[in-house]
Amino acid sequence: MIPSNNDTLHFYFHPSPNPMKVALLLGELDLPFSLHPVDIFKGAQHDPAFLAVNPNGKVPVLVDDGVTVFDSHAILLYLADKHGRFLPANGPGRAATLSWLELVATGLSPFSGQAVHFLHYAPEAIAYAKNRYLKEVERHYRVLDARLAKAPFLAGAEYGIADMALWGWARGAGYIFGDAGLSAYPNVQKLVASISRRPAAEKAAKLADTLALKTAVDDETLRALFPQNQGAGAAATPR
Ligand SMILES: N[C@@H](CCC(=O)N[C@@H](CS)C(=O)NCC(=O)O)C(=O)O
Repeated sequence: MIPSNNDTLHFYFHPSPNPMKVALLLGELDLPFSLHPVDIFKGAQHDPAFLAVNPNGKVPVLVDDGVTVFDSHAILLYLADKHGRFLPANGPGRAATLSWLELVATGLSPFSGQAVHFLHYAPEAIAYAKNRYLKEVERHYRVLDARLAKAPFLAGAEYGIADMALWGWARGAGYIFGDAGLSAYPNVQKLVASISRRPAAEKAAKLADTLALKTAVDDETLRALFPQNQGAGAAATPR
């Protein structure tokens, strides 16, 4: 599946939070790319051809002139370094960007993913898990909100890849917080709204409209996204 036409950027995409971070940066850098939709609701992430591109079987993936980069934050760092934009080359701005980027990579993103899982998709309602992940998502948003009370952007004065990473998940926070959305976190809410008004964000949000991807959550979707729940003994297997 690694394209033979390797003189351009190839972006493996699904309009879900982690790929959206990369879609935003590609737009901000005004880079042309070939879009390769991966229909994760149909299980395309498990195709051997896609696993040859990303052995972890997840989107996003970028192939740049034959060089493969997978995992959203690796791609943000790769592109920002390569183009010398949205990530200071050194000094306190770089330290701040890396710190907030990692907080979103290892904190907000996975806790949000697990909150969505236990609130919406888990085969049984587990109050402990719902509470654990919801509270950790709330705690991360409080940390982010306090930071944004002191600075316009996560890294300080300049918009950068840490803000783009936050946007990927925070634009869909209603899926976790319901109608309240980000209202308990007004500084995050303001930044996310201002990013959403940027042309690059509008372009990223429209990518999905060009694709006919599956949106229904049926048995096939649940098998594709949570294969560990399938088969004999799945319920007894620790997750
Ligand atoms: N750490 C990875 C996580 C990627 C990830 O979980 N991607 C989701 C979409 S947001 C996916 O591909 N899900 C399909 C699956 O888990 O089978 C990143 O930041 O890129």
